[in-house]
Amino acid sequence: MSPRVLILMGSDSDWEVMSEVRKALDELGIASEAHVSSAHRTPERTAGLAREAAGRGVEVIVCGAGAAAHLAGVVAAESELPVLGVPLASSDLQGLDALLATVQMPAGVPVGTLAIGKAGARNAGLLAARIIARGDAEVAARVRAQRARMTAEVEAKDAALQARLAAPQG
Ligand code: RP5
Repeated sequence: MSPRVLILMGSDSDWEVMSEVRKALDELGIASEAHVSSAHRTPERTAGLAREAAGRGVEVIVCGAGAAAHLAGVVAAESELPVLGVPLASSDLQGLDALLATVQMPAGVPVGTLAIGKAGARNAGLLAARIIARGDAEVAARVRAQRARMTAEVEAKDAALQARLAAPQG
C-alpha cells in the first residue's frame, strides 16, 4: 500500500516518541512510511524526500525533531503538502528549544505544531487522519468510531468514580 502519511525524524533516537504517530495511523488503517532524515546532517536528502512526497501520493507529512528543530520548517519550505511538527525533548532544554524552533515559523511557510513528546506525536497522527478524512469517507467513519470509543472510555471511568464515591467508607 502506498503511504498516505510520511513520517520524518531527525535521528533514530527520535523513534521511541515518533512511533506514536505510526501507531495512531495504524489504528485508523492509514498507511505510513517513516524515515530518519535530518535538516542539518542530511539537508539534500531531507529536501528530496519533501519534494518527492506529493508525487508519491503522500497527503500529509509529520516531522519530529529535537534541539534546534528545523526539520518541519525545511520540509514545509520544500513541499505544498500540510506539514505537522512534533517538538521532541532530546536536549537539556527538554523540548522547549524544539517547540520554539518548530512553532515560530515566519508568515508564508506554515507548520502545524503539536505538543512536545508522545502526546504531540499521537495527536499528529490523529490530526493527519482528520485531514485525510476530509476526502475519504471510510477514514472519516473510522475517526468517528474511535472518538466514540474514547467517549465511552471516559464515561466508564466517571461511572467507576461515582460508584467509588457512593460506596460506604470502611
Ligand atoms: C535532533 O537532534 C534530532 O531530531 C534528535 O532529537 C536530536 C539528537 O539527535 P542524536 O544526537 O540522538 O542523533 O536533530
